[in-house]
Amino acid sequence: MRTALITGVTGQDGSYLAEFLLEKGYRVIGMVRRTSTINFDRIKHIQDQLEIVQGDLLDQMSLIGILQEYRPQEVYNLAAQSFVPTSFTQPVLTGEFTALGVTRMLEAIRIVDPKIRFYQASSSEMFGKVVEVPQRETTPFHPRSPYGVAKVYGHWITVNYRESYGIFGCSGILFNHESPRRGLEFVTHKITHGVARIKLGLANELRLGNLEARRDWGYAADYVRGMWLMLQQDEPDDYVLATGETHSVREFVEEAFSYVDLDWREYVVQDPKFYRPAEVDLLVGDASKAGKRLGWEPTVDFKQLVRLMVDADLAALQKANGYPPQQQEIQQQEIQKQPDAR
Ligand code: NDP
Ligand code: GDR
Repeated sequence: MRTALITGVTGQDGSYLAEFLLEKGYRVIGMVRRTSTINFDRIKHIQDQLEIVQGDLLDQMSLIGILQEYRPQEVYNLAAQSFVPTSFTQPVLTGEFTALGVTRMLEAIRIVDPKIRFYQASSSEMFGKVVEVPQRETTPFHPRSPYGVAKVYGHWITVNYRESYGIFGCSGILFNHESPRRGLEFVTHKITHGVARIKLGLANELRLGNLEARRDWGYAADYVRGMWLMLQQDEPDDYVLATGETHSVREFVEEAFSYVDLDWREYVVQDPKFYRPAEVDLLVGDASKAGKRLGWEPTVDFKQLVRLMVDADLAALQKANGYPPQQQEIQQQEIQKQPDAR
């Protein structure tokens, strides 16, 4: 039985990757940081099959200790401060964790067992300013946020440990990938959740930032398969994973609202609060290397993705709010109108 360690197992990708590896028969160790409140929502359905261990990419000794204790053959480094706007307000922490954290894990591997295969979660945010489209493995980086800059460091330190110490380190340059497990602050889930709330009478507007930014959006479950494939090759290498299609935030909004027969113009408010100090205007990836060498292809297209996320949000909100939710919301509004309502 092979053993894999996943950092960031409580995140979107970590949860899908853990499911995928368990199905393949792996012993899966999930590293979580210590928090005062447990945050296992995305992994609670597989928690009894996982081994959870506390560790932190900020703490070198915890990483060495985990590798010594569990002896994984594969390490997937998915933990990061992954929200771009937060990287502008917390640039130093983002660098400590998203950049230097990668070096700490690579050092732990070098010290404990240099034969461990290592996956680094690199990002299309590294491309940033448009230099070439579609973006591929050879496209120069010009990151546009402290997050993007930190990921460029993580990318190059992985390449460096491969070249310096022969470590089997792969960097997956993944374009945006989404799912019903996506954090609610990211634009796709913010939109589908907002649409579902409006459809169910729980909200009457959706506030967004820049609608013109274009992204290459895929489905997260497809992308974790690509991560695993990278570590099964004879030689380590870097790969772009993307759909090759680009859509604007506006197109995502239109598709999500029209799917539930609503006109987005009646509900969407553009709010400068959600604009970024520097924006990445256009991302579209060329995943032909991954197609050719790994046999990797995405299975979910843009429309399917939007619809599956709207459907999941509608179902979750209906369950959480009872049925019919509109009725419950109306009752709450009536209660709030009472003079003694707080
Ligand atoms: P999430 O934000 O959903 O998950 C991030 C994980 O990292 C969580 O388990 C979280 O733990 C942990 N984490 C976040 N901040 C910290 C911190 N300061 N200290 C310790 N742990 C922390 O990200 P995704 O699953 O979407 O992405 C996985 C990786 O892939 C990330 O590295 C991301 O940058 C990268 N990536 C993602 C893409 C995408 O489109 N999703 C595309 C390209 C790269 P906790 O639950 O405790 O917060
Ligand atoms: P991104 O994802 O920055 O591409 O990073 P996000 O969904 O946050 O933004 C995508 C685009 O939408 C625009 N936008 C808004 N974004 C948010 N979050 N909220 C809004 O209200 C809003 N309105 C418009 C943004 O300006 C941006 O152009 C994600 C993360 O998962 C990273 O960790 C990962 O590396 C990259 O994808 C690839």
